Amino acid sequence: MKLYWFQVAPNPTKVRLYVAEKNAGGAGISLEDVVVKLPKGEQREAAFRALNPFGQLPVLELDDGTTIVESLPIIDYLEEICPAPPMWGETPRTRARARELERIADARLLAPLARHIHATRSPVGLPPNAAVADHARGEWPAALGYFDEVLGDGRAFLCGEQATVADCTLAAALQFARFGEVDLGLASEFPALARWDRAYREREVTREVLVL
Ligand SMILES: N[C@@H](CCC(=O)N[C@@H](CS)C(=O)NCC(=O)O)C(=O)O
Repeated sequence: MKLYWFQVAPNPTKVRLYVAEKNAGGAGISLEDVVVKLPKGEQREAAFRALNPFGQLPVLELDDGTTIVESLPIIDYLEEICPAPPMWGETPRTRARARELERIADARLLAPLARHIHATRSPVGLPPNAAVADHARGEWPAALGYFDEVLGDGRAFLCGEQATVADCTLAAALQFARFGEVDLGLASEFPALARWDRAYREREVTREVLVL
């Protein structure tokens, strides 16, 4: 299988963190890396659009040549073919909680952050748009406050003592904020989240994926 990705782009980063966490737990998922240079516009070229007509990363290409686009279906596919260690939790309730936190990280933090960064200093050359940037900035403090409260008991990961996909999405979003030089006020306003962020990034398993 081949994974098409680009460094620091948050959705491919989410998948790469997931694979790193799985393999640290002994999964042995082997993916061939294909880097698609987003700033050069390679995602818009015909060869790439043949893999994903929407011209976005990540893409997982299976050995039979078929592709899966969208980060979560890619993760769900890998989770089905390689269930251990479970990255969505072990019971219906913990799986629902992990998915809830993952959706909050994606929809309420990563999505507005991406809108803001693309409206201020877009790495793929989108035009600046101050109104979009300002509106997006107002959206993420609620999510940061929520995660800060969840992590306030000092737990290692969002769902407790095991990493889940929710941690992967949150870490990918926070790295993208650093890339976009967006000050989220973690140290001053969200100390538990700042502690989690530092600790998550310092782990050997995540260090090769998170470069910022
Ligand atoms: N919902 C998609 C979002 C994919 C996405 O936005 N990919 C970005 C990188 S994080 C991309 O390829 N952007 C390049 C472009 O739109 O030109 C997913 O979860 O995979």
